[in-house]
Amino acid sequence: MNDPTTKTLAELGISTPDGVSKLFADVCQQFDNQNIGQIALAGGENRWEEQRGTWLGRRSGVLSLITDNWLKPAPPELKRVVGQELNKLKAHVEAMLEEARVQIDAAADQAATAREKIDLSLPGIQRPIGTRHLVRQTYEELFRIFLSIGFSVVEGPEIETPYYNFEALNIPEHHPARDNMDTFYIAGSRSPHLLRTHTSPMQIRTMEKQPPPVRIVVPGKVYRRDNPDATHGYMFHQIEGLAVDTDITFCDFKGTVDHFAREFLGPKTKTRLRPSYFPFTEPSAEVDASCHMCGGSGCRVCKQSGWIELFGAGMVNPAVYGFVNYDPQRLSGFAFGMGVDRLAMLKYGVTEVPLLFQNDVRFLGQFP
Ligand code: 2NL
Repeated sequence: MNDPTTKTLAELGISTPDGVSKLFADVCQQFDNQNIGQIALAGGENRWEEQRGTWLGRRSGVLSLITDNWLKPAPPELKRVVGQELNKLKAHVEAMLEEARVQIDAAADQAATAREKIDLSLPGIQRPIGTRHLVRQTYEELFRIFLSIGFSVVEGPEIETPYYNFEALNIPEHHPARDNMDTFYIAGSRSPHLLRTHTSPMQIRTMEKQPPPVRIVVPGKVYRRDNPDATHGYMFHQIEGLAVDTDITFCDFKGTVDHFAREFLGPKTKTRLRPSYFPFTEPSAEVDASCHMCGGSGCRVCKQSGWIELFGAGMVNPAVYGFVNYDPQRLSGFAFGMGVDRLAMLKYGVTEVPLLFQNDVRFLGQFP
């Protein structure tokens, strides 16, 4: 290799101060030719470190080599000039490296400033604000109504036992509602389980646990085997209500129904009861409301009848009290079960059940 820093001055044939100065001038020229500032700016921190190592590295940096090979073995008459030249070169290299370092930092600062610059004259980013789902909105409306007249909200499991879903509700073993055509049974569980077909099981559980009076509503998803169409799915949202006390009459039932209908559909709403049948209520009724669209004169929504079916209800069948150790001689009460999806569709004019569950924002966004 032809690198002069690996040789001594004697080996290089230099014996005069001028020769030494010339030699250092060459090295300095070499250093300047590298244009440290340029390299460092283009290559950043890593290239700067590399250059610093090449020139100032403790073991094999150019300046160390010069110290070892030129200065230390220099003859006494040249020591002084080699020392001076070496100090000059070192000061120059250090100064240039420092200058490059400052440039790198400044460039990095500038880049960061550009990156973080906020143009306050640009229009803001519009973040779409979500809405609560129509079914959730309807639930909240129902909670508001029932909480305001003294009901509490209770929730329970979606997987139930036949006892809580059927037996305790006076639906005996061979009742058609239990047919596996109507109910989802859970396969493979050691004891039989099913997806609840109504939220009544939680009302049974509540009565088992607490003495009367009871005034609760139970919201939640319920499941029934069905062929999905515009008005049915295999799941729907229900809210059931139950009021049991020592002196609850059919008038309390009718008054509560009236109050609910006026709160939910408007103060002009009338109600009527049609005889119906549920194993867990006696007597049972379908509650109709005067049509909120036409006020009862007949329109497309109420199919010209003036009435719209709201939900099923009735006085609690005394047989149910037997299952929860309530005294049927002393107690009475009423219960109801509403399809929340159905109520939402009625109130907001939605005609297709699938729309509620496809989560298409073009639909959901219509109910802010
Ligand atoms: C409907 C009708 C109804 C009930 C649910 C009930 C619960 C207990 C005792 C008595 Cl613990 N009744 N619930 C009563 C009448 C009707 O649901 O068509 N639901 C969608």
